[in-house]
Amino acid sequence: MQALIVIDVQRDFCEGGALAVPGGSEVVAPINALMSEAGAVVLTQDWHPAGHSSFASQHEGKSPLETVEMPYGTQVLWPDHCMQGTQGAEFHEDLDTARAEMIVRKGFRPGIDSYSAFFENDHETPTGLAGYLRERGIEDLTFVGLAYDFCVAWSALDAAKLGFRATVREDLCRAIDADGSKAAARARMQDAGVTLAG
Ligand code: VGL
Ligand code: ZN
Repeated sequence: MQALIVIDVQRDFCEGGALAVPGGSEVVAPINALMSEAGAVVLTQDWHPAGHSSFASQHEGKSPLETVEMPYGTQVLWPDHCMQGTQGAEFHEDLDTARAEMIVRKGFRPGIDSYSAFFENDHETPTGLAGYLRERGIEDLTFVGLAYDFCVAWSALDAAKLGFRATVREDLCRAIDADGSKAAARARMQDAGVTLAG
């Protein structure tokens, strides 16, 4: 069985949002259209507490896109975004959320970020999504959404590592592309056996 995994199509990642990804809202209508062909639809929702450790505002002298060393590795810093219960954390108003059978929230632990739909950024704390998909007999995953070079890529890489068949529809993603991150993510996914389509 196949599932469409829609990554972080939230207001803060679209035009006018706190961490706007260029062209972010362009993917909404074609993602809605693809939902009708999917065996199952899963949405992820970036869901940070105020004062999250991935926010540059929590690190004196640091600006967004600079990095810090965390116990689990290097962390890119971001503007405050997708704070729990705020408008910015809501899904894009045109996303067809009614089709979702599962919504995975991530990034809710104050001290660790979570780009991937499967693991937090330590690569070992699970979100529970792999178990959910396996229990449902879903083996084939198509990834779309925001941002291509962070949450989409990390999710697809983990999916491949976990033994799922992973496809990224590049036409239904948009990238932040900080410091070559788009090309780097693409190369990592190709090496890992993720199918790049669209
Ligand atoms: C994301 C940076 C911070 C993403 C989430 O959805 O790609 N990027 N939080
Ligand atoms: Zn985030």
